[in-house]
Amino acid sequence: GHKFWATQPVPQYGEGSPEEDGYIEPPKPPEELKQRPDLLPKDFEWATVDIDDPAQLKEVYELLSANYVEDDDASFRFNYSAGFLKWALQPPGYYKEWHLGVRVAANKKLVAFISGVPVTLRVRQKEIKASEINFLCVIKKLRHKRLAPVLIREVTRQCNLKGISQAIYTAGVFLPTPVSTCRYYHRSLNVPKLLDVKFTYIPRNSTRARMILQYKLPSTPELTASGLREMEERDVEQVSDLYKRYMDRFDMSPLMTVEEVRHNFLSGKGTGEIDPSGRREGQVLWVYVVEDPGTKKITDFFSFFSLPSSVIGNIKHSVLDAAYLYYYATETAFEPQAEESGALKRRLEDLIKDALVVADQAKFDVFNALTLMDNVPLLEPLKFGAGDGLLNYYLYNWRTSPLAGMEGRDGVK
Ligand code: YNC
Ligand code: MG
Repeated sequence: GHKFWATQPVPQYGEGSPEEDGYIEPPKPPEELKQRPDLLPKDFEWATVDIDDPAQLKEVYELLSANYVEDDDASFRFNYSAGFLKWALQPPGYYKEWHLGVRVAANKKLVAFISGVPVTLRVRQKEIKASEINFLCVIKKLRHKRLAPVLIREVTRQCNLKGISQAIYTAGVFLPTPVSTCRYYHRSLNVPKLLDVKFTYIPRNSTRARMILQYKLPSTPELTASGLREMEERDVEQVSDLYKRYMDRFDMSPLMTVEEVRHNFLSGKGTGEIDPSGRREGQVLWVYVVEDPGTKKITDFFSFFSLPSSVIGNIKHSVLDAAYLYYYATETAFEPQAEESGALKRRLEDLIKDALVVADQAKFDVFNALTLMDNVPLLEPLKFGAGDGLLNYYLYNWRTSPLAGMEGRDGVK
């Protein structure tokens, strides 16, 4: 059983679909909220982590780089960069109180962390002001001592204090009860390195040379002549509008204000020098738009972010440089018969193919995508292979029937 999760306002296993979407527990009136955090085991204390302080940001970075999520056989561990953490933890309207740490009282060492950021979700017809919970981490030495529930309760209290009683979070682990489950798919870019670190293997009917050829990509994006270029500040309004209309096609999506679009799509571009692979120093995000050369209208965009993993125990390589497909959209979706005629699938294939080209040129080793949005029909033609990893999506204090997951969205096939 789940000693902790059984006490929480989440759908318990086997409850079945609700008749109507809505909260599980009504929001608590302010006077019913606890004014103090729960007591931690002696020797530990609560701390708000100030992400604006480079020293504290570095502490979070170091905690996560040594203790965060690993794959099943402990070969790879996520190594989020400090720049990524800053981008992810400080969206418009963020609360510093939702960046929560646990420190050793005696020496102030950071030993656990959990974070929330505000997000507006649309789940089917309803809009929900929620928090997105991420980066829950307890150092390896303090595992299995029931510290995680204490952190989750405290971040919940901090959210409640700001009037938020719903949350969204994802985890590889299976808990009560996912609203959707997606599979990770991987598209090889740097085949020799992926073989070296045993991320991929040579299939019995292939060879190293044949694999390198199989995954070879053109050196320039194919949509360049049609107006593909990096997104800029002047595109924010148009990208916001296109994002909004495109995301309306799915049962669940974050709603973004123009400020949130600016933050999510422009602030991760990095500001530093351009390195030999064409990356800017500190760059965590790549966003490209297609601007129709005639009308100057933004007709499409795609984006991906950088999330390296540490390679555990390999003599030759210490980092696996992975790009993850983020949001994208295309006006083609709104043309008559776009799905039935195959036009949407063709356009998305061209678009995401160019995302692969850009990532390859930027020297990423692998390009990852989940079985969500319109991804599923693109995976096979773009030479993605199924991974072992699943990602479960959860809603806290919200009931709705299951959403599309591994099988992809109905319609685009
Ligand atoms: C997990 N990932 O089931 P039961 S994802 C949620 N998410 O409770 P202990 C988790 N719950 O089953 P440990 C969880 N992992 O008895 C475990 N649990 O009811 C539950 N790993 O606690 C678990 N980061 O402290 C069990 O476990 C209870 O020492 C056991 O600590 C867990 O960020 C953890 O994978 C994950 O650092 C901290 O293993 C530790 O093992 C660790 O004895 C490596 O805890 C890193 C890692 C998780 C990445 C993520 C999303 C987190 C979502 C948390 C839930 C948010 C709910 C909404 C709150 C706001 C509400 C509002 C408004
Ligand atoms: Mg623990």
